[in-house]
Amino acid sequence: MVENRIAKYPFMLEHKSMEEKMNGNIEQYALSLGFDLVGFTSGKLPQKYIKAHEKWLEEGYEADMEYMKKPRVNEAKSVIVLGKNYYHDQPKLKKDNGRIARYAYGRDYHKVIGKMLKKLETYIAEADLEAKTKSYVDTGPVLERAFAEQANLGFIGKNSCLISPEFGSWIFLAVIFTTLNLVGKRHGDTKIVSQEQSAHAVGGEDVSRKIFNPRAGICNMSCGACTRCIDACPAGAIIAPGVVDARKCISYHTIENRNEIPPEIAAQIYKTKRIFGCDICQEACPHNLARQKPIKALPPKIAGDQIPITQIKTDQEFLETFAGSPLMRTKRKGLNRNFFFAQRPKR
Ligand code: B12
Ligand code: SF4
Ligand code: SF4
Repeated sequence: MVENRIAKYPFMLEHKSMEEKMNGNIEQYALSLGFDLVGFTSGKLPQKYIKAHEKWLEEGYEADMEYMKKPRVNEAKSVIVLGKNYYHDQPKLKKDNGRIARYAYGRDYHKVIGKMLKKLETYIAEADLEAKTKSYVDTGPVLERAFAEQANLGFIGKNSCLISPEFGSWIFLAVIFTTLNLVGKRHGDTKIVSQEQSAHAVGGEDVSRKIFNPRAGICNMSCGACTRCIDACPAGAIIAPGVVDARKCISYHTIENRNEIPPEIAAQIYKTKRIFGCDICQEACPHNLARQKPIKALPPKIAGDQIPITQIKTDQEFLETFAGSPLMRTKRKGLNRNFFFAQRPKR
């Protein structure tokens, strides 16, 4: 039994701090499970993120997403931050079809990544019987982007997305809180310069060409003077750098809103044909244009990239078409409502 564990977790034989070795093993195992990015950071977040979140709630930018008001989860020695690329090129939109955001192409990522997280937690529990873990993938009021920036996975851009040097912002994030003391940031000591720190350091439109070079210890990734995402957002939802007002966001209304769609959003759904989620502020980003890498194999298609905007008549038909996909969240009623506005802007 003990021999088996040593064979599986060779660092147990070493004198070097077990936790120090452990983060290398966790990283390797996470990559083998299909994660693309792994980082480690402290469970404590600086006040700037906490304050930004509090202000966001004070202003009512969370719209009806009540779960965002639950107490923040922010108590653990360390946090393992994971990223998974989901970028793929989307074929041109056909007439009478509506656009599905890229993240929703196949099976719901909460399920897919949830399973991967469980495996990683089991690995940790077997390696250190004392270790406690708790994982999240979009499943709680955890500031995942803030932890990802702190773990040096990338920087938070003006569209509020976490932009990585490897894949741009086309990554899902997930976190595991743990009682283990895991050390070492991704990319060694290379600091990814955030928009806030380098607002004046990198100017102009050439932000995408600022090369990431971990060996030289530099990564001048930042937004600089660029405002393309803010200018491209058809709904004016990016109300300040890094701040999205969900009440104005097409993504919120087409996925999360269970009630009436305001007329100005209805008009935007009609214009953009975004019937589930919205990628416009990511498509505009020069970092993405320079860095996006299609995933090696597309997951099995459920909703795909576009679907006909034709009312779905029965729950049975809805279930047969979308079972397992993120589109289940809107239910038939919500999706039909989105279709309705994609066909005409007003009720
Ligand atoms: C609520 C939510 C939404 C809401 C609100 C989005 C928002 N920007 O707040 C809606 C429904 C609109 C939404 C849309 C989308 N979402 Co969403 N969403 C979330 C969720 C559950 C919480 C986000 C949150 O806490 N918002 C509150 C604000 C305050 O926090 P924040 O956006 O992280 O902003 C931080 C920084 O910007 C910074 N900050 C903000 N202002 C300022 C100001 C200053 C001065 C400073 C210093 C810092 C600072 O601090 C904030 C707090 O840490 C997360 C999962 C999670 N638990 O984290 C997913 C998450 C952010 N969403 C995700 C995705 C993929 C999307 C969409 C792309 C989906 C789509 N295609 O339609 C869009 C993108 C829209 C956009 N530009 O953000 C991914 C993002 C991955 C990434 N690379 O960033 C996440 C992490 C889910 C996941 N696990 O992968 N989402
Ligand atoms: S997801 Fe769409 S509507 Fe929301 S902020 Fe980005 S571009 Fe604007
Ligand atoms: S489009 Fe420009 S401003 Fe927006 S996140 Fe990308 S680099 Fe930053």
